[in-house]
Order: sequence, then C-alpha cells, then structure tokens
Amino acid sequence: MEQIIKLNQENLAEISKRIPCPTYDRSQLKTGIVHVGIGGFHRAHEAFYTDELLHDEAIKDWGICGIALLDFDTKIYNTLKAQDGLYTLIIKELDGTLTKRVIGSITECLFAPENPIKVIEKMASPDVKIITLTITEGGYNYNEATKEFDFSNPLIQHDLDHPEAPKTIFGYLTQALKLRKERSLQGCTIQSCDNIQGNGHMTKRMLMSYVNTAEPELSAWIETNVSFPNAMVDRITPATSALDIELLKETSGIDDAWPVVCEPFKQWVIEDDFIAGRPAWETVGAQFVKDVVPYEKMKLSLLNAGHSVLGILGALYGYSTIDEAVGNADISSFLRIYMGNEVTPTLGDLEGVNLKNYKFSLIQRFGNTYIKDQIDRICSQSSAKIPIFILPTINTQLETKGSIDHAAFIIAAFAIYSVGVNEFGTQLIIKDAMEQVLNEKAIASRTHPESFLEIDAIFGSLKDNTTFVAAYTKAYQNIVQNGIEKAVKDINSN
Ligand code: CS2
Repeated sequence: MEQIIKLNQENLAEISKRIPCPTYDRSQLKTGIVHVGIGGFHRAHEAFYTDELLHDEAIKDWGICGIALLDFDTKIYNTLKAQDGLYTLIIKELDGTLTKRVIGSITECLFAPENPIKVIEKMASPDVKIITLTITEGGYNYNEATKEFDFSNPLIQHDLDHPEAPKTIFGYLTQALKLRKERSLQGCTIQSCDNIQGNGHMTKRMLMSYVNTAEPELSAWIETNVSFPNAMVDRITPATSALDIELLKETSGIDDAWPVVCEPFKQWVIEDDFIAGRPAWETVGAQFVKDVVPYEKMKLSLLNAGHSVLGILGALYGYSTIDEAVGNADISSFLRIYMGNEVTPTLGDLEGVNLKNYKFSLIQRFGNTYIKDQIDRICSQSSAKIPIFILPTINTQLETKGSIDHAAFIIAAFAIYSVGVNEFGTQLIIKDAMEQVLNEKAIASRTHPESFLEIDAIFGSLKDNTTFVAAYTKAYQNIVQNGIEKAVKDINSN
C-alpha cells in the first residue's frame, strides 16, 4: 500500500508520480476570472476546461478566484483553502474506469461572509476580465408568477439597506461595478454557467432590476461596459460521496477531502460576447456560436427535464439513483415518449444537431451505473427547476394543441412526491426553498388535486388551462388509486 499523501501545493510533485497534475507554474498566474459558486459543477466544468488551457505555458492571465458566497459554503471554502485550491477530478467512464487528475486552475479562494469588501475589491480588480456564476436556478431571484425580480426577498432588502456588506450576488456585483466605474476602470463580462434559458439575458435583466433601484446612476455605465453572454453548460456531476473519498485514497493514496466526480461527457456552448477579452476555451473543446438559444433549449428540455422525470418518478418507485430509475423499462419508455412526443415538437429546427442521437446518448448517460447520481440531488430545488425545464414544453404544447399527457403526469407525480413520503412508506428528502408551501399544497391536493397548481410562483397560470388541469387530475387520480407502477404503464400505453 502506497503512503497516503495529503493533497496540497507542497505535495504536488510527489502526487504527480501517481496521477496527472498541473504542469504549469500556478504561482505565475494572474487572476483573470472570479467565479461565484465553487460546488462540484464548476469544478468539473469551467475549472476543468481552464486547467486544460493553462497547460499551455504561454497562458498566464486566466487563473480563477473562487468565491464561496453563502454560509452554507463554509466547508468547501475551508477544504479548498487547506488544499491551496487543488482538488482531484475523478471521471467515471462508462466501463467503470476511473480517470483521475488534479486540477490547478483555482488559484485563490475567498469566503464572502467573512470579508465582503475583499470580494468586492477582487471583482473590481483591473486584472479580472470575467465574473462567472454558478448560483443555481433559484439564485437569480426571478419570480415565475410576476415574471420579475423578487424584491420581497429579505436578503435583497438587506442588500439595499447595507450596500457595503451584501449577502446576495446582486449586491456584490453592483458594488463591484460601481467601483469599476468610479475608478474609471474597464468593464467586464458577467457570464452565467447555470441551467437557465437565456442565462445571460436573465442575469442582465435581474441585475438591472436590482441596479435600477439600488444605484440607478450605474445603469447606463453597465449598458455600455458589461457584457452578458448566454451559454449552455453540460456535465453530469453527482454529489461526492464518502465512498469516492475513500476510493481515491485506496486507489491512488491521495487524501483529498473533497474530490469531484463526474461523467466523461462535457459540453460548453458560448456566445462570443466578452467585452474585456476571454480565454481561448475553444482550443480545449468549448464551442463559440452566434446564438446559443437552440442548444440551451435542447439541453434544458431534454437533459435537465429528463433528469427531473427520472428523479420524481424514481423517488415514487423507491429508487435512490438515476441509473436505477432509467434502468426500469417502464420509466425509460415514459421518458422516451415524453421526449419524443412532447418535447421534440417544441424544439423546432436545430441546425447541425442530430436530435435522435442526442436523445439516445442521454439515455446512455443517465444509465451510467458508476455515476450513481442521487435522486435526492436531482429532486432538490425542483420548485426552481420545473419552471425552467418543463413548463416551457407544456406552454408551447398547449399553444399548438400538442400532447401534454406525460408532462401533466410528471406534475401530478411531483404533487404526490411533495407530500414527503411515497406509497411504499419511504420518507422522501425534500430540499427546496419552497418546501413549506409545496407540502401544504401537496396535502390539500389529496382532496382537491388542482390545489397544487395554485402555486403561481412555480406554475404561472397553468391552473387556468382546462386541458392541462384535466390531464393533470386524471394522472393524479390514477397514481393515487392504482399506484405509481400501474399508472406509468397505463399512460405509456395510451
Ligand atoms: C440536473 C443538473 O440539477 C439537476 O437537476 O439536471 O445538475 C444536470 O446534471 C447538469 O445540468 C448536467 O449538465
């Protein structure tokens, strides 16, 4: 058994004898990117692409400063700090092989709750050309019911009252951009890496709503000095388990407190709109395009929605991982029918994309038995995911009088899921910012199924559509009366 080595900069030369490590000089890198949200996804995606790029020794301007924004991020901040920003990426290939390597592109880390001023200064630094965000779908503070920025959020009110010590991304960005303007510095790019249709547009619209109230005189400067490219991001990254940490120790003798595990597939399609320059990410596989909207739409409504379908149905069947759910023939036929009959007609013509192959590859990716993506992870924050992943399909299908039966079934299954226990008596772990209202409405739905659709912040005006309500109610009653397994078989054979 090899000696166990702790992952940090000092031990990197020793570790590089076991697995690939950065060969570039990390101490020579300037911080050109500030990234907010240093969870698994960022570390499997943008930080990975950037690490690949930095292996070209001539490139020295694109080190990443990772920001932990919330108290919740204390653990990841402490871990990365103790490991000098280093972590292991473990790619779980389809045949079970583990491809491991140490990623070195995160060269600095800051913990916002501890020192907000330092974070604002970093975002305003002249070396920083891009601020990237992985703040989750819910982090954009968008309300589906009003279709506007949610000023009733107490954290937003806090930021308006205490601009010097913000808590939300909007407070931070506003202060940093204000400093850039006051110091006559160049603007920068703010790039979302979240799963939202038009994520750049959404970032701009939400930020501008906040700025127009907090610092109205900054708006015009942002219009001319800040760009917000849209992007489609993709790589399945389950939560790291204790087993993954042990496996790394056992197989390579590396003690990494928080490695990241992910699938082999990766995709990053970006609009080339970087006002202050950008890394040549295209040299390491990113695609730069004029219009990313069709790619985003395809990914959100097939992959992400597909995940939600497998997660919600899987939870009702009593499964705990996505590969188990897609391995059930009834659930995978359900997903195929949903993708084929309900999503595909809404996607229009996707030039250069073979949709049939894409859908086929999704089933394969979901089925990677080594990934063990957690159903709990997929179902978490569904109140923010459903409006983005599934609602657009339903709304378009209703407009064009297309089929919505499988989509309505998913929403009915979500209502039943939100009670918090499945028909086999298994307790479901519901992690959702709207947990309370979801649960109240789910319980009310037992006597009046439509009650669940009254949550306007998730479903918009769906409750007023009689075609949808009829399909939803029928599915709801079928699941309750006949059980999930029979109900899924029934809807598939309709
Ligand atoms: C998932 C995504 O959060 C979810 O519900 O669908 O995290 C998904 O795994 C990634 O977007 C894959 O690119």
